[in-house]
Amino acid sequence: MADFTLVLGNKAYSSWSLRAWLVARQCAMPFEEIVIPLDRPETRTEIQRHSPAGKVPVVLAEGLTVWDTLAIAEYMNERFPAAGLWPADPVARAAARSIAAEMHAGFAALRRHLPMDLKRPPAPQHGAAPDDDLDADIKRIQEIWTGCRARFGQGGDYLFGDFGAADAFFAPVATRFATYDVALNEVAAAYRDAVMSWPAMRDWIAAAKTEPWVISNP
Ligand SMILES: N[C@@H](CCC(=O)N[C@@H](CS)C(=O)NCC(=O)O)C(=O)O
Repeated sequence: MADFTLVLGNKAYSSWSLRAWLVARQCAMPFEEIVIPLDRPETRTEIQRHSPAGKVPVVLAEGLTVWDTLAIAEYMNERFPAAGLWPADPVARAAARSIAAEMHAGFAALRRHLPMDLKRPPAPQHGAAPDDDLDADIKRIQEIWTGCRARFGQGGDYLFGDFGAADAFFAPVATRFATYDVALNEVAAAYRDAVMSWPAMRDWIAAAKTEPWVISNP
């Protein structure tokens, strides 16, 4: 087994796995992947072979199991400080951690109504009933993105300039907005496109499209 192994859900659907994988790619070290298809009778048992918490992603390294995306991001940041996962400036870093935590803990309506599905051809959700909670989530995410781009994003195309952990946390949201053709303001749309064209993101999406497993989504 490699020094670092990432246990992931299938790439088309596992939004949490995408976050951890982008963080790992940012650290520019070789790692092995174990992909466990979600939503199957054996999924839970397969995941529990690697982590008692029964969720992916999981990092196996240094004789340790690290689970939960926030814990993985912090562990990788400590092990690979040169990767710049969090902004160097303490104020920007606090903002980056705040929005990553907000993403980690919230946006239930977005997760429920617009599940990540990298196999679905981009199109609006036909016949979807208006949903105030979903609209509020989309509004709040645009507020976060435009606020960070304006205050911290001058050095590049991402929330804090260069691509970092905060972008990894919002990357599945960018795919959802693209997949379900969600109308965005100009700054948010440009940021969504920047995330979708990040090289590691392209690699993940290409791999997702070749996976054999299919889960039906709305
Ligand atoms: N808070 C966890 C959430 C992880 C999570 O919900 N993972 C989903 C896949 S995206 C999972 O493992 N589902 C498998 C199951 O519930 O059986 C994290 O940040 O890693």
